Amino acid sequence: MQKTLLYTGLAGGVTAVFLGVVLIGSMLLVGRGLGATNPDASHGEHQASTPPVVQPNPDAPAYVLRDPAAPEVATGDVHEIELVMTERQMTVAEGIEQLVWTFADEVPGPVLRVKVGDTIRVKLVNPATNSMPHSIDFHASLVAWNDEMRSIDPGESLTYEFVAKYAGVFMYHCGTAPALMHIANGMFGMIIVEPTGGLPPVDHEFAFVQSEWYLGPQNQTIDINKASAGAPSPDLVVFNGVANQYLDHPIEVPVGETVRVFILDAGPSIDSSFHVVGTIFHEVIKEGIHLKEGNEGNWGSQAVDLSPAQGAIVEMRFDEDGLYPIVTHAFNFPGRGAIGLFKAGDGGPPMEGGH
Ligand SMILES: [Cu+2]
Repeated sequence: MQKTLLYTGLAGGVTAVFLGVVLIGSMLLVGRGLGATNPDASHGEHQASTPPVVQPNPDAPAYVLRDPAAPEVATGDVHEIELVMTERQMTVAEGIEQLVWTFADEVPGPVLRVKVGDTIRVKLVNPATNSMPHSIDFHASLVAWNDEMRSIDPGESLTYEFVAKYAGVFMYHCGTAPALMHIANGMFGMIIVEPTGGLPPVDHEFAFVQSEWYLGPQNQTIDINKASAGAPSPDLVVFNGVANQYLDHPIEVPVGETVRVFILDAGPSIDSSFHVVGTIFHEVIKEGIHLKEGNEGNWGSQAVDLSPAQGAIVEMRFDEDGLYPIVTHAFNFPGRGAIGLFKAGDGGPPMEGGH
């Protein structure tokens, strides 16, 4: 009897967790996670102690879906890359537009992919139409902070050249003071450096950058006071810049094939516990440490912990047709946008519960 109860309880619990994930993702964005974080903030007496809530604007442009596919490794040994930094409006969640700062007009900036030994020669351009100085700091480089990473004013450019000496999934970002503001307002991206000889081929590759939005008023820059809080409480936590985009547009993958994901936690301030519900990572390369498939003991990994500015490569397979939520398992954040779905095969049976 006890066994039956325990089993029933467990099964119910598992279902509830799964439903919770999906429901959180698909429903909580009543303000999809926005107003929900601070329902009292519109009352005047609370304004001094609680940050303002941004109300979704039904007339805001639809967000632009970011292709999650990882790029191929760049051919050749020397890469000339021009990065123009822009300041523009971006829909970061349904109904929410912010004045973001970008590398190459994208948040996150473009995913760059090279190999150990390559020379990367970046021409960084700050157009005269911009409002402020910017800069770039490649964590994949070994260069002086007060030389290549210097800020340039609108109308200026600089060349930032380095040799990629170490393999990994590295962050790049604007380091202009306050760097917290420039990163929180969109100036970050991923550069993958493959080891000599390259990574072994797999069937599918994706890249996810986790980051936070501390929303300012509609069409303005982010709120630096929110972002500066000692206990950060972002309005949104997102993969590839936009809340819930891969929940709205599940990423289709075949059953049984190997999927490699490059992950970066761009922060600026909170950790990620990257997890894909229903899978176990059989390969993990995190900050130089490698868990290999076929290891003695057959050890596997359920979630990869990343602090801001840490990156990893994980590999997994989907054993059954169905839906596999992509989350940070810091579970106060999937409801704020850090959730997506892999749809394996035909997507499996429809779930009960009406979603
Ligand atoms: Cu900047």
